[in-house]
Amino acid sequence: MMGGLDQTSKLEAARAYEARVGSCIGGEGRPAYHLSPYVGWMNDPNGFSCYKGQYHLFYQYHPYSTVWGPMHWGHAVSEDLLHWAFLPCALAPDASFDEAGCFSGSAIELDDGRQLLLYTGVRHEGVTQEGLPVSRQAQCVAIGDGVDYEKAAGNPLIHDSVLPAGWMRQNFRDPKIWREEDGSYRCVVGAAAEDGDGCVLLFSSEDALSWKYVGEVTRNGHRFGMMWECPDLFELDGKEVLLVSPLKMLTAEYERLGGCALYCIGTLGEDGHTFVEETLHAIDYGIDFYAPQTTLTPDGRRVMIAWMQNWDTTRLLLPDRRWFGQMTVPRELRVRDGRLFQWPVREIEDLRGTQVAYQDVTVDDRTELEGIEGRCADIVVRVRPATEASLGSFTVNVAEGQDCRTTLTLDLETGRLCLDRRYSGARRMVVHTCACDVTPTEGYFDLRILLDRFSIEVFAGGGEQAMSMVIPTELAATGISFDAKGKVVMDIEKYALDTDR
Ligand code: DQQ
Repeated sequence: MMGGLDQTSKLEAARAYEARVGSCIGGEGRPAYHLSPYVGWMNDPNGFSCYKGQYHLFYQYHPYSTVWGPMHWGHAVSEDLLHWAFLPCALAPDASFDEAGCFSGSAIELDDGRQLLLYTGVRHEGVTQEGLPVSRQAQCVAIGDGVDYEKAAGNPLIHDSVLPAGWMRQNFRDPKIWREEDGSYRCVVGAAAEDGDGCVLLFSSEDALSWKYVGEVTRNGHRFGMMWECPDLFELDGKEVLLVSPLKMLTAEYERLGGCALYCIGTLGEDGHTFVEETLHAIDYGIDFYAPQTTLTPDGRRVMIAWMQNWDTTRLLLPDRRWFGQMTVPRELRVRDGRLFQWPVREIEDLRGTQVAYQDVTVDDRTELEGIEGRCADIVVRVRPATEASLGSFTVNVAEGQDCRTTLTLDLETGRLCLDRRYSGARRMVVHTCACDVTPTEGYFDLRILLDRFSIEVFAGGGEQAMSMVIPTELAATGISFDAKGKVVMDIEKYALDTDR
C-alpha cells in the first residue's frame, strides 16, 4: 500500500477543514432529506453501495469552495437512504497517479470484509502547445474499512495503455464495479475514440486488483453528444439496462435538454458483453439530473441516485452558502414495456408526518385547500376532467409566495406535463422550463411531487416519467394552490416530510 507524507497531509487537511467549517453549517440551511456536501462543492454520486449494514454514498467533492476544484471523495452513511451522517473525507488527490483529481467511481465489499473503491485517477503529463496541462485518466483502487482507505501500490490498476490505439487518454473514466455470480468482478468505464465518439468499455478481474480488457459494450456512434460519462450497467426485470451521461448533447425536443442522462434498455449479445439496444430515453425530463449511479439493496431493489444539478447553471441559481450541490431522492427502478420506471424509495413513507387529504375536489379556478401548504412535503394528486367536454389544463403551484411560484401544468388533452421555475425567485436568464408526455390510467393522471427546501421532483405515470429541478425560492414561500382551465376533479393527499422521524 502507498503511504507518504503528502497522502496523509492532504487528506488530513480536508478532514480538519470539514470538522472546523462543515460542522458549523446548520441543518436549516441545507436540504432536509436530500444529501448535500459536508462543506463546499459536491457533484456526482460515487461508491453507492451497502457495506456492513449501512448504505455508503461517496461524492465528487471540493471541500474548500463552492465551485468545482481538485476532486476529493466526500463520504456519508445512512440506514434508510434519507437520513445521512457525514464521515470524514475518504480520498484526496495526493498521489502521483491522481494528483489532478480523484474522479468518479464505485465501491464493493471484498471477501475479506474490506471495502474497495475503484475510481479514476487524473494526472498531468506535460503541457499542450497552448500551455494547458495534458491530462491522463486511469482507474485506481483504494481499500479500507468503511472510513479510512489506502491507495493500492500498483495504481493505476487499469492503465490507459490498455486503450485501443487512437483513443483519448484524457477521456477514460468513471468505473462502475459489480460482482458476477461466480465471484469474479466486472466494471464498465466511459471512454472516447479519437474523434470524441463516446463508448462504454468492459473489464474483468478475479480479485478486483488485476484487470483484463474484455471489449466494447456499446458505442454512441455520434448520436447523443460526445463522451458518455458515468456508465452503469445492470440486469433488471429480465433486461439489461445501461445508464449514461453524455457530454455536449444536442438539445432535441423535450427528450434532451443539452445536458441530461439517458437510459438504454436491451440485451447482451452472444459474446456476453455487447449491448443490443432496444430503446433509449431521457432518464429524467427535468433540468437538474446528471451522473446517476445505482446499487442493489440487501432486499434486492435496484436503487438509483443522481446529482440534482446541471453543469450549466452551477453558479447561477442558488444563493451562495458554505455548501453547493445536492443529490436526488434515491429511486427504486423497474423495467416495464421497454421503459424505465422510477419511484422514491419506500423508506420515505416513514418520514411522512401529518396527512391532509381531500377527495373529488372540483377545480375550475384558483383553489387553495386548508392544510395543503409547506416546503418539505410528499404530495400525491390524481386528476381527471370533470366531463368529457371539459378537457383543458390543470396547474399545481408550489413554493408560492407574494412574487414567486413554481408551476406544474398538465394539458389534459395532450398529456403534456410542464414544469416551470420562471417565477421561482430566479434572477437569471437560463432554461427554466421542461416538459414530458404522460398518459392517463383508467381516465386519471397521477402525479407525485416531492418538495424539499431547494428542489422539486415530480413522478408521473406511476414513475414512467420523472422531472427534477432545483429552485432558489425563499423558504418563507410555502404556499400550494391549484388552478384549471376547464373543469377538473382532483383527489389529493399531502404529507409533511419530517426528518426528525
Ligand atoms: N464528473 C467527474 C468525472 C465525470 C464527471 C469529475 C461527470 O469523473 O466524468 O468531477 O459529471
